[in-house]
Amino acid sequence: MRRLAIFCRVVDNYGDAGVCWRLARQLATEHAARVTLWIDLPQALAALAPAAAACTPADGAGAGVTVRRWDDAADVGADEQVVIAAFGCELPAPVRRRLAQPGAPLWVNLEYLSAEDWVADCHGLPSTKPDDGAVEHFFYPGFTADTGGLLRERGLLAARDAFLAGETAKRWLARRHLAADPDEQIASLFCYPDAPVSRWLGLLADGPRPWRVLVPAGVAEAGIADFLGAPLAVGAPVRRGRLSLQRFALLTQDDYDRLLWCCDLNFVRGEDSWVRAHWAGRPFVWQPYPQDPATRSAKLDAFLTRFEHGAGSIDAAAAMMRAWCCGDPPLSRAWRAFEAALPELPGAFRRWSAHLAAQDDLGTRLLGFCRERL
Ligand code: TRH
Repeated sequence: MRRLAIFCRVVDNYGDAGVCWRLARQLATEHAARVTLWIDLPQALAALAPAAAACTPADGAGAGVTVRRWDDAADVGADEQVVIAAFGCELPAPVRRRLAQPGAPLWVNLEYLSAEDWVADCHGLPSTKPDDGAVEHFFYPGFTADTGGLLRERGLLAARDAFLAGETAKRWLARRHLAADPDEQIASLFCYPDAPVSRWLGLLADGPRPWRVLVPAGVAEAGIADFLGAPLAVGAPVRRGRLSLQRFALLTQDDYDRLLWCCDLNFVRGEDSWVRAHWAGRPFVWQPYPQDPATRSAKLDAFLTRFEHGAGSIDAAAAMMRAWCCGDPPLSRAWRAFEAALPELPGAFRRWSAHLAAQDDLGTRLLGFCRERL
């Protein structure tokens, strides 16, 4: 596959830009594709992927990716083979018109990640538009061989293991002023505003073991202010009982990976940080994107069912995720059991990560999917 265009609208947060950049970079660097990433808010990439700034048309498409600002007049060239609409975004009118013409590029709708059963049934389905006959193809990421898979760069797990093998990880944390005391366990905390952060921090402050909790700028602001009685700025840690709480400036995606690799426990959310927590192979607690409670809980349960099937008994982790996301069981009981089980849990998370890593990654499956249809 030589030429692809990815269209990304930033709806909220970091995930839309984060997923699209990660995919664009991987298709270019690992599959030698020429990728144009059309994004309506290129500045959303500034913190996560500073390298994207060097990929503007003026700079000559660094690393095989050209980043262009989406506007309503945006159009793709006649030699574009595939147009990817990320998360079902509505394409600019000139592109949409082109998709109905003879010899049109393949139109792929890259959908949201979910572990639910229906994903495999919908993955790959075409939808012919009645007004002009253009055909949209649905590509669903997922956890099984009959879905679109998960984004994972080649060599990622080997890079993780090399990073953790020697003193590199320790030095990396120290350089960023994130090194914990020797007796502290480290947790990263990336969650939505409705997570029960204040109550959880209270449990840590009064808990049996010392924890260092690292929180990105802009995350859990209300929960932390409620717990501390004041906002927490980026900088030195604040101590309460057995807890040290520290805020860090948003990391690049590659550095965020390294942080996940270093932590004993990662709280992640949405889509991309969740997938990266899998590749860290460390215990994690996932909070699905905020939706109505029944939908959110169904998404979590679908994931937990797959996870348990692939990794063996994960009762304490499952209960903690349900408490964190949905308030049932009560957080205090779930956390105490989870914390006590933590020394035993890395094996299950590692097995699950290895099970998923044995499958083809999303980029490879996506290109195969396009080749079959072109
Ligand atoms: O930011 P999110 O909540 O994004 C969400 C989800 O993708 C959701 O499904 C979607 O509907 C919504 O966006 C619009 O969480 P997510 O998916 O984990 O994306 C976070 C991105 O930010 C991911 O690429 C990792 C990156 N990141 C960094 O690069 N550095 C950091 O320090 C942190 C905390 C995150």
